[in-house]
Amino acid sequence: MKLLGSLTCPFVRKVRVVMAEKKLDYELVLEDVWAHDSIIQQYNPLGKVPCLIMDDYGSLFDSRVIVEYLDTLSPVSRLLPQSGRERATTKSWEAVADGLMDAAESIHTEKTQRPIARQCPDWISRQQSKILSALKHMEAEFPPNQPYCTGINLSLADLAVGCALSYLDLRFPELSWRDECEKLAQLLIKLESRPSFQATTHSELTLS
Ligand SMILES: N[C@@H](CCC(=O)N[C@@H](CS)C(=O)NCC(=O)O)C(=O)O
Repeated sequence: MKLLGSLTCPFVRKVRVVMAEKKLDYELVLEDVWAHDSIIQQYNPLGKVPCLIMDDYGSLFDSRVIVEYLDTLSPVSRLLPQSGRERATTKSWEAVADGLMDAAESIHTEKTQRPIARQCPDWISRQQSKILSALKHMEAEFPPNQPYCTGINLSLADLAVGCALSYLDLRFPELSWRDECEKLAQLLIKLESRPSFQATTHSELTLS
């Protein structure tokens, strides 16, 4: 399998973390979706990474579809409950984490892809408020006295939330989210000690 992606995209990181947790082999192919000669459209009509190219050359997107598929490929570290309410709850955590990443990515894109005079402060502040309310929601929903978002077992919920929090640290280091979100802060400490997070860290990157 090949994964088209970039090193800073949090959605790509979520997929890479899942690959690592499930001990799946793949080749990461770096793709700059903003470059005029990007090949991404050949594989994803939406022009976004991550995009998984499977061994039969079929492609899968977006990150939620990819990680759901990856979870079926190996019984190692099941990340999604098989069915029912628990599965929906895990995917709801992922949806909030992805929404936070979308809002953060959107602010970053606005600030880096548009000249200052054409940036829209109202749009930026709308995205900022989504980030804050997603943080508040996740902190409130985190079960008391439990290590993980859905209880005692690590799941996709934790991996998605970890990627979202870590992306906030990358793009908005001035945002002191830990002050109001103690449980999330503890979760991130635990996740960052896992090989899957350490192997996909942003810290040595030149920011782009
Ligand atoms: N919902 C998508 C979001 C992916 C996404 O927004 N990727 C960004 C990079 S982090 C991208 O490719 N943006 C290019 C564009 O919007 O044209 C997913 O979960 O895969």
